[in-house]
Amino acid sequence: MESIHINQLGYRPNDKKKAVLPVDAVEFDVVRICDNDVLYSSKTGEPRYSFASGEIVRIADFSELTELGEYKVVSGENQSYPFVIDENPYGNLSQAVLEFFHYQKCGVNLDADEWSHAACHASLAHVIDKNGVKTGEKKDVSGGWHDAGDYGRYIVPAAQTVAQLLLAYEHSPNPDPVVLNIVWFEIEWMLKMQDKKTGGVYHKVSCHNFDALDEMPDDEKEELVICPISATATADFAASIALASRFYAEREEELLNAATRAWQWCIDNPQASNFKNPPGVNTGGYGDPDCEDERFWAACELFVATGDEKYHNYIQSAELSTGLGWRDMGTFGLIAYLLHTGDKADPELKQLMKHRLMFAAQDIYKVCKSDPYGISLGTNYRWGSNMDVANNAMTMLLAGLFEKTADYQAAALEHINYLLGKNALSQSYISGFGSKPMKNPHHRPSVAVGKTVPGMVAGGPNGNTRADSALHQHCSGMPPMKCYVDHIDSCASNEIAIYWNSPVYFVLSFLGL
Ligand code: 9MR
Ligand code: ZN
Repeated sequence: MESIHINQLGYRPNDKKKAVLPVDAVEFDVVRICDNDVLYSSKTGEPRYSFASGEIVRIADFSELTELGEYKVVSGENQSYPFVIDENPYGNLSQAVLEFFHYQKCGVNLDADEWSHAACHASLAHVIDKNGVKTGEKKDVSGGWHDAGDYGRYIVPAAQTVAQLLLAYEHSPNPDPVVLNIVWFEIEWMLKMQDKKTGGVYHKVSCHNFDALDEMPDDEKEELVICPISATATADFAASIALASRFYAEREEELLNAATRAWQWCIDNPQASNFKNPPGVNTGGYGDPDCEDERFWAACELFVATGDEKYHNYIQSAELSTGLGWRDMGTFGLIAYLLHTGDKADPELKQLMKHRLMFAAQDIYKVCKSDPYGISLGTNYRWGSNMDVANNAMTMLLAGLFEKTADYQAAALEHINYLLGKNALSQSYISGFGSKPMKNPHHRPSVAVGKTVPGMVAGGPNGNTRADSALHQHCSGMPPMKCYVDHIDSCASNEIAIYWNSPVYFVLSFLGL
């Protein structure tokens, strides 16, 4: 591993360009690779302690170097991986991050190079109750994306993913209409997960257990079970489907109908409890005892979509909250209200919401400024930390739509730099990109084929090394930023997931990268 950490793809001429070096490196050169010419030399900054990596480091700032070329940073014995300064340093990264969703398709004959397979998980699924007993009802819930390295399909993370991809489309300087086709595939499946009688939405569909890690999707033939309707799944569905109604004009009525019926279920079931896997079901749980934020988000999207005052009344007495990850969805509600209610908005409430969003962004920004790597996790690296990295960048970019007091775009870009190698492990967490890309994801099709699908974002460092034995074996006792192992068995640090790719896609799209 190289001891000078940079973004392994590179930088645009006018981007800030910073490398992280060991503390003994007081001077540095930026060397052009084709002729070994030193194009830039300077001193590094003062020593800084990185709590997350447990090291004292120095920062080399070579933002002044704007000449196009391929380079590495060198200081004595230390060097970085090569990188470019280029108008388009990322090549097809954002396309690959989006293309990933094609590889995750369930229920159709998939034409995808080595990873092609016959239609999987297309049999009727048995509805089960909270005790794991079959109710006798069977449903067609084929379609949608496999959630992650496993083949379960879960509504809660699906809602986050759909929202982030649609917002990526909405906020991109050059929106790619392909996004809408891609997302529609998931929406069609989500619609099948709604109970036509009550409007409630089933939490998930999967087999009872995860299958072997080297099994292709069409080889998983155990029976499919649909777990009970849940409060979070139903509110998330109402929110994301109402959001989607703005993007698919021809389907607006159908989508709004589905979303309002889900909302009505939420109103009729105010006490609905936290989802837990029924006995016998051991796949992803996505349990979340608090469904206030999901309901708040749903009310905001439905108010935007319908203008109906009953949603406004709900919002006016709801608790405001923030978050863009599957447990905490408040920020989606805030920005729907802030950006799309026009003169229907309550100006005071709007002001409150704006403050809430700005506080969240400021908190994130402050942590970035105190972190030598320029990212916002402090020492809190949990399962899917790379989602938190990307979601924090997304929060800053959204806040930047309303306030210009901080350089949120530069701070967000540091988060992308981190994901592409500017971290204590010099690890690019995106498969197929960078000199040291993630290569061995906990992703069944990649393991089965023996070749890794490109454009996938790894979960990333997880300070709770007890979460899986591969992680524990390699990283026990290490500082949080280093608790990562590029091993197929590490589901807690090296799985991939639809809702880890989606915020990365948002940030890349927003920044026009
Ligand atoms: O992303 C989820 C993470 O926040 C939880 O800590 C973890 C353990 O419950 O589960 C993660 O989600 C996994 C899901 O349960 C099943 N599919 C793979 C997901 C990513 O690892
Ligand atoms: Zn499938």
